[in-house]
Amino acid sequence: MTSDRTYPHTSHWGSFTAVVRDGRLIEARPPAADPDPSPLLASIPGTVHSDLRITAPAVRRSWLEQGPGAHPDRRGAEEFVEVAWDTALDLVAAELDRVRTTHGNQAIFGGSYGWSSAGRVHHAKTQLQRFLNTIGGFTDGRGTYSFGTATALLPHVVGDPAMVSGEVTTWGRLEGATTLWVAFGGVPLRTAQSQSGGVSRHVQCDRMLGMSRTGTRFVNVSPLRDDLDPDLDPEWLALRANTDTALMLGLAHTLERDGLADQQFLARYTHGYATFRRYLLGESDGRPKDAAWAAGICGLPEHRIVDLAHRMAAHRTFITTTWSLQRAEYGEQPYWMTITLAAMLGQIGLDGGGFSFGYGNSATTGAAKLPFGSPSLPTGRRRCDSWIPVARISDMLENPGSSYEYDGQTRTYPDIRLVYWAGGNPFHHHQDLNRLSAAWRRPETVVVHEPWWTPTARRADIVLPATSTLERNDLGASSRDRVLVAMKRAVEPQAGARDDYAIFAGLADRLGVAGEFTQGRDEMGWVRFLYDSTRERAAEHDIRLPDFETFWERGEVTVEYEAEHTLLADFRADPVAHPLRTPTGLIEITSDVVAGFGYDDCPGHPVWLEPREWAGSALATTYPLHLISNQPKHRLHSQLDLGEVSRAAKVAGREPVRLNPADAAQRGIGDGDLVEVFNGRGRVLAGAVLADEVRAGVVQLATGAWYDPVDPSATDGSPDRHGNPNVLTQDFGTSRLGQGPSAHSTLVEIRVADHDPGPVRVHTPPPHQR
Ligand SMILES: Nc1nc2c(c(=O)[nH]1)N[C@H]1C(S)=C(S)[C@@H](COP(=O)(O)OP(=O)(O)OC[C@H]3O[C@@H](n4cnc5c(=O)[nH]c(N)nc54)[C@H](O)[C@@H]3O)O[C@H]1N2
Ligand SMILES: Nc1nc2c(c(=O)[nH]1)N[C@H]1C(S)=C(S)[C@@H](COP(=O)(O)OP(=O)(O)OC[C@H]3O[C@@H](n4cnc5c(=O)[nH]c(N)nc54)[C@H](O)[C@@H]3O)O[C@H]1N2
Ligand SMILES: [Mo]
Repeated sequence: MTSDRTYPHTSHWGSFTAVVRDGRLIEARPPAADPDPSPLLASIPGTVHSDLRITAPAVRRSWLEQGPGAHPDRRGAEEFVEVAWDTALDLVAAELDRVRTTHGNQAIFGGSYGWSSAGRVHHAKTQLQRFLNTIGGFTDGRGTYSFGTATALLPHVVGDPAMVSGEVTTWGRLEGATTLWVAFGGVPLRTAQSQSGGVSRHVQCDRMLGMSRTGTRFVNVSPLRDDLDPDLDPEWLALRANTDTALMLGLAHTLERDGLADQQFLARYTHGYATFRRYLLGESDGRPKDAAWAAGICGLPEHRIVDLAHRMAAHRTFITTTWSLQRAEYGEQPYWMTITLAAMLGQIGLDGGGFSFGYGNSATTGAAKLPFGSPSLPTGRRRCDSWIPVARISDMLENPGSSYEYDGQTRTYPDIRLVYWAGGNPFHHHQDLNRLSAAWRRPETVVVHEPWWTPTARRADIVLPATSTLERNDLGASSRDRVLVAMKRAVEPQAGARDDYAIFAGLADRLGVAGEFTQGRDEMGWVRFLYDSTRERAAEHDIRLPDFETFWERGEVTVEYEAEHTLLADFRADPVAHPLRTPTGLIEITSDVVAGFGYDDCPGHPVWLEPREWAGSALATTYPLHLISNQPKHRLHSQLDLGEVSRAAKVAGREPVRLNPADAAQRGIGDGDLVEVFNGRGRVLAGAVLADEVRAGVVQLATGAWYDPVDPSATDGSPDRHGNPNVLTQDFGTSRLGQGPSAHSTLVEIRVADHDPGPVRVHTPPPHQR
């Protein structure tokens, strides 16, 4: 009789106990103390032991036989040949050496954007960048898909990019204070399942219900009703997608017209309101941005806009805006306008009032950051000052040497010869995948580390099988969670997989930098090093953590630290003693710096700009539906798409696409039908779900279904069998300022599929020769 063994562990979906029987993970059991654990944990065992695990290093046949640059058009379509680990490492080391010697290190693209896995030692992207720095550097991708636009904008407006990444007014300062919470993009429980690096308690549901019970009213401003928990009984303002800036201008105009703008706050704490006001009132362009004007754009009745403005002025109002709003064309504007609107209400810096970004977008938003910073592996000194804004990858691959604008700078794209990816899935995350497929043919070599045969692994020349977290020891932590987790190896490395760290150590050895890369530490040496350095930093803040042996033996430690924070409270108390890091030290409603860039796509104060693609554009006569490609409820991006929770959610064997019953009826679409969603950039198959929760004129297709084109070598946009929305999304920077992704500005049409190209194939391994 065998008995089950258990191990402490964590994941982006939360902490769990790994239950192992006969060498196999049979359950990821959430901690009893987590009030709302993520159902996604159920997908972990099946994925660890999946037949989609890559079982040996493999090389694309043409590349193996003819060398770098051979038939790049066959990437994703040609068979792989398995090789021994030593052979694979020799090939990768020699190719890295060839490229850096012939073309320079900036010809290596190591941006490798992606979430990788939880566990701070084995974080694949960090490991890759640490390794590439030891061999002379690489071209990096700067910023994030998540909130890169805001990271570029916020320094100009409030002096601090961290206000998009968790620097918020915390729960304890909202509870009992906020009476009206106006949520642009909602506060989804769906996205609050996840936290990069791990989370021990999912508290959002309870805290919001608590606020609701004590009298907070919630307003969900979104094309989707379920962006706010229905148990909160929220009011739903179902605006047209991408029109929030116009709505906010209509609210602002009403405040100004009805004498409700807090002129004292504006005078003392902000810069440039007068210039903005001329625009708001139409004095600078002849067009007052009143509620009637806003109604014509956002599709809400004028009286509801006026009423909301009046209520916002009468209440202690908290305004939140989700990250999604800045993943749209001109995504800088709703962020700038959120801050402007909050400034006009004059409640910034007061408990329960003002604004915050990103509530609902991560499991720990609303908790105060630990004072000592969470453990992270040092990436070493950058040896090569070459980078692009992260979402401009296709532009870079297509246009080496050409120039582009970014945040006031004119920059030049490097000439990339080798792409190296570990811990990300660009054929999940990037926009306009048909364009990326063509651009992906430009480099001479593509190397990918992956545990699974993802769409990106399939499009590599050399693919190296990586372990999953369950197969190694690590330290789990994130900066707003109170628990550090001893992530213990629970199962043996599956098939032929190696840790990313071991792979890079093997390459470092071949390239003569083993000592610099490993610092003489093995896996447990690094786990101990990260824990001990965290413990030392904690001690500087009088927070005592046990020694490493005790921590490892116990399986976790809880950091005793409580703090609450009201965003900009210091600044409000004394703007002279606590100035913002903006040129004026004030909130810049007009930025002379941004105005000085001369960008018509992001002028000196917030404005309404019509996206290329939205319900009001000319293209809407051909493609009348606005596509919301939001984050999936049933997985994390593309991770766990092969898991049981994601598979159970498929409709007609495809990713579900939700649409309003009226739009479906017009097109003869029934619930459960196999449909085709299409536009000028591509076509995907999906399974129709009729839903009143979706505003008319909008369709919702979550990200992350593994890209599965019928003909992966076609250049004319072969249909994707599975329903990856990035086949359809547009690939333009948000503006010259932010250059973020514009995924949420996409128009499509939908019809019943007249042809079924057969079942999804991407959930079986690609052809490879043993
Ligand atoms: N249309 C549209 N597109 C979007 C978005 C959107 O809203 N709409 N959102 C964007 C956003 S915000 C983001 S953050 C991105 C997310 O994009 P990504 O972060 O690229 O997506 P993931 O699926 O998390 O990719 C992580 C990959 O790492 C692999 N991995 C996990 N553990 C390990 C490991 O230990 N070693 C190695 N080598 N690999 C490992 C996983 O198998 C997976 O393939 O998508 C973006 N794309
Ligand atoms: N389960 C799960 N959780 C996740 C992730 C995941 O993949 N799965 N990904 C994580 C990551 S990397 C990130 S960055 C965060 C992202 O967090 P968010 O950026 O908030 O995520 P989204 O789901 O893209 O967007 C939230 C909602 O915004 C609404 N929205 C879209 N466009 C508009 C608009 O123009 N106006 C208004 N008012 N609303 C709009 C959509 O209805 C959408 O449901 O989530 C994280 N959490
Ligand atoms: Mo993200």
